[in-house]
Amino acid sequence: MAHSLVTMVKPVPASLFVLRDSGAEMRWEGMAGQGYHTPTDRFFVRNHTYTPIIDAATWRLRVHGEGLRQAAGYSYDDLLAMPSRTIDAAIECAGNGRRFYETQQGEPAPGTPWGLGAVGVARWRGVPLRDLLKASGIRREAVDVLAQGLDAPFEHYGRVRRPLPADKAMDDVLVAYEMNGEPLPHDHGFPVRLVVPGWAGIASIKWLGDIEVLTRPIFTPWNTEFYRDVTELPVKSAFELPWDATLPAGLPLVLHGRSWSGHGRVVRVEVSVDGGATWRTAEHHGHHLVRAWLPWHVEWAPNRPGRHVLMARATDETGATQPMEAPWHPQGYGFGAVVRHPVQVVLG
Ligand SMILES: Nc1nc2c(c(=O)[nH]1)N[C@H]1C(S)=C(S)[C@@H](COP(=O)(O)O)O[C@H]1N2
Ligand SMILES: [Mo]
Repeated sequence: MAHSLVTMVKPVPASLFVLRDSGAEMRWEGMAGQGYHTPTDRFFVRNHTYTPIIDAATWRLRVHGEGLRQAAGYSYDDLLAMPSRTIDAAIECAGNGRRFYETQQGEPAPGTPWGLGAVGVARWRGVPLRDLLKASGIRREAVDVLAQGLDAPFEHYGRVRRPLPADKAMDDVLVAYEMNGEPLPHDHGFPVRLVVPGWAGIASIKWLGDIEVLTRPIFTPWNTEFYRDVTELPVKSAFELPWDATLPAGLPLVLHGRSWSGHGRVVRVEVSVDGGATWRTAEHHGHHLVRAWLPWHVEWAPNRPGRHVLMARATDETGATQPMEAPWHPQGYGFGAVVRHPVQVVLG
């Protein structure tokens, strides 16, 4: 496989992204001073192959399968004409934070060594998947809803495809055609992608071409070999600072960050500026959304020049708190431990 090959069409400047395998990781300092949403120009990209350029005028979405009373086909204009819904939701790669299995826990996990920047929150608009399934008369026997992308086949595994349980498909999944108020960009799934709130990014199939509803469980490489049993991702937190940031001594600083959880709202964030010896509660501001993230800040006036380790630890509404160590995962998914963020304090 080619490495550090640019597989996307949008600019991925080194000031905003780190290229990792066939993807582009957002630099968290790029969120500093931004609003609630991740601007599209800095939203991470994860491609199994490369971004296809699809013509919306000839594109069609096929909805079919034994779990439906009748099959249907939709053009782009058909979808635009249907009642729409708008949601603010995170998309996060299951491998986000994978490199910390190695750097913090001494056990490298195979796969793209993402830091914390394989996550973003956008405002998505589209048609609820439920409406398409109801329009085709979804049957009580429906078990799985298999979404398939139109990007090139991945190695020998075929097209990227992954089933969703029918319950989730009928709940809050969006067939999205808009991101942050604009048509979906090519890299993020133009003309249409799924947005599966709270679930690992792989569920949110880009360049959607086909939806099949099955009455028995279906197995694909994307729910057996890759991302097996990965649905909701654990609580995580990140500072809006460069890795190894240089900060001035002797001045009051405001450290900003965001925390999120696949299980529900984040209700509390604590920050340590002394490597975990003491913790204090961060202040929240702005939105507090269930499938997105919570922005927060703390004040800090470092006096001692030299290396410091910043940590943020969030708790969600289910009571789940970030542990100091993440349980091992052989594919490096779901790293949810507190991340040790190094900074260098210098005399101004
Ligand atoms: N068709 C298709 N859908 C896909 C992928 C892909 O390679 N092809 N990558 C998945 C993965 S692993 C993730 S994390 C998200 C990333 O979405 P983004 O590139 O818009 O950030 O898309 C998912 N949907
Ligand atoms: Mo992913």
